[in-house]
This record gives sequence, structure tokens and C-alpha cells, in this order.
Amino acid sequence: MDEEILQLLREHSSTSFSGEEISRRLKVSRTAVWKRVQRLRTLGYEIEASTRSGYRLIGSPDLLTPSEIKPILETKWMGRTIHHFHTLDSTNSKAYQLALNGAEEGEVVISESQEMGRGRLGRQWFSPPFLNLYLSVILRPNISPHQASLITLMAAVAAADAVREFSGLLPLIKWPNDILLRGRKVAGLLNEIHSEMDRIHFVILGIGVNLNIDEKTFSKEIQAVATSMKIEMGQAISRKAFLRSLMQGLERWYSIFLEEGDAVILKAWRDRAQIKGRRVKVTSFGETLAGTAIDVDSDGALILETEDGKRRRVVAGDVQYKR
Ligand code: BT5
Repeated sequence: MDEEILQLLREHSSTSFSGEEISRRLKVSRTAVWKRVQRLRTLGYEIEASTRSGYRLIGSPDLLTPSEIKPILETKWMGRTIHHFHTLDSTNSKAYQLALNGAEEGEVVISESQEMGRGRLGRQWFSPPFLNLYLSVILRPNISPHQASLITLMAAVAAADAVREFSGLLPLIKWPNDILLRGRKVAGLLNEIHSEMDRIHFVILGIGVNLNIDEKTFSKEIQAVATSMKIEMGQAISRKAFLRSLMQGLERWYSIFLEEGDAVILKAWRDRAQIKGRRVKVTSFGETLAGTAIDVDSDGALILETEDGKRRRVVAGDVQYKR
């Protein structure tokens, strides 16, 4: 009902809208409308009320509800259905469930916070409320499972571009899925696929971006590796505006991937990752390898030349840059 009240108030934003009219249209009592208005105020909506003329919406918080996001989205199909929550265990888990139950390509799950935000390899993603972005997009690409990691690379390109547009700083993509500003992680991606041997049912593209979180809100451990747009820029940014740009970029890069194939994505990723020739330490399935990064291949794997001169192909793991 919150969304319906907000929609009515938005449609009549220049004048007040009487409580009686709202209660008639939504088929609830005037007291119920009043209680809802009180609730919306606690969420940050500024609603003027007068016994004579009714309610008027004069200010909206930077919430990521469908009614806030849809009017500003510039995408054709991505994010046209948004499932919004104040809290969830993980947007990826929710999106996975929705996709199993038939949700369509382009449906998006957004949560203001996550109780069990997930990183890769069983790690956690710190997800406090109202400060950052936690979203998962359902994709149903007609590609073979081995190409799925190209979707991670594609999404990293889109996320890096949105970070660049808003911060004016040059982010770096760290293989496979980190977006760094000045060497610290500002965003991470977690892609999960549901597939058969030769067919993908769906991909859940999970993205977390640190937007307005302050340094002191991170734990000591995360503080050492993480940053946010606000920390780097010294000012808060609109989560709505960032989301709009990110969604537009994702839709565009995903279409490029489907229409033009791997090579364009790999080139865009290489330009933003600058990985060639970097001295790295890679941890993969319990093994640590040191060497020089050569490239990523068309399956998104990292090609490494180890110190004994051998080439190794790393499909999953963590990279540390060495000086
Ligand atoms: C990632 O994992 O970077 C993937 C993060 C994906 C998060 C999104 S949020 C929406 C969607 N729903 C989910 O449940 N997940 C996705 P990984 O490379 O494993 O990095 C995890 C590591 O990053 C942790 O072990 C911490 O060291 C660090 N970390 C945790 N929270 C962080 C944060 N908010 N910002 C920066 N670093 C963080």
C-alpha cells in the first residue's frame, strides 16, 4: 500500500490530496491511510498534512523502491520489474529463487541491506542499510556455460564505467571481479549460474557497490582493503542516480556481448584492467602461484607465467598485486 499512496501523492504533487479520496481509491479507512503516512515519514518521506486539504508529498528519501527508480530508469528492458526489500539475507539468493520460479530476464532484486551478503568462495559481503547498493539481475542468455564468465567480465566493465562516470576517477578492474579505486575495493561482483552441461537456464548477476559508507563503519579487517565513492570523492552521491547509470551500462554491455561476442568484451575488460605484465600472487584452490600476468583468455581465465617460466591457466581464485 505504501507504493500506491506514494503514487497517488506523486501524481498530485503540486496540490494536496485529501485523505478521504485516498481512502476511497485504495478501499481502506482514513485511519489506515494516516498510519501509512506516518510510516512513510519514518522512512524519510516528507509529507505535509493538513486537516483541510489533505496530504502532499514534498520530499522523497534516496530509497531504491520501484516507485523511486522506475521513473528515472533509462533502460529498455532491464530493471523494468524491480523486487525491492528493506532487508534480505542476500539479493543473489532471492533472485535465484525468483528465477527458479520463472522470473524473466531483466528482473532485478534490490535490498537496502543484507544480513548474509555473499562474496565468492563462501566469503561475506558487508551490507549495512541505506548507504550502498546491493542488487542482483536475472539474465537468461542463450550461450553455453563455458561463456558464462564473460558475463562477469561484461558486468565488471559496466560497473567500472559507472564508478568512473560518478567519481571522475579512473577505476581499475582486478581479476576477476573487483573494482578498485586507488587500490581499494569499491565494488564486487558475484555471478551464479544455473545450467545443464550445454545450456544455461539463468545467470544471477550480483553487484555490490560501496557508495556512501564511511571508513569508520567498516570493520578493521575490511577497512584495510575497502573504500567507497564517498570516501574517495569527499561527498555523498545519489544512490538512485548511480543505479540509473549502472543499469543503463549493464543493459548496453550485455547487448554488445550478445550481438558482437566475446572479443569486444575482452578488449573493454583489458583496457580497464591493465593486467598484462603485472607481478601477481594468485591463490587458487589452496595453491599459491607467483608470477607475471599475461592476459585473460576467452573463457575469462587468467593466464599466468610463473617464476619458472611455465604458463598456467587459473579459472578461479584471488589475485594480489606485487610491486
Ligand atoms: C565479492 O566477493 O567481491 C563479491 C561481492 C558481491 C556482493 C553482491 S551484493 C549483491 C549480491 N548479493 C550477494 O549476496 N552478493 C552480491 P569476494 O571477491 O569474495 O570478496 C569478499 C571479500 O571482500 C571479503 O572477504 C572482505 O575481505 C571484502 N569485503 C567484504 N565486504 C566488503 C565491502 N562492502 N566492500 C569492500 N570489500 C568488502
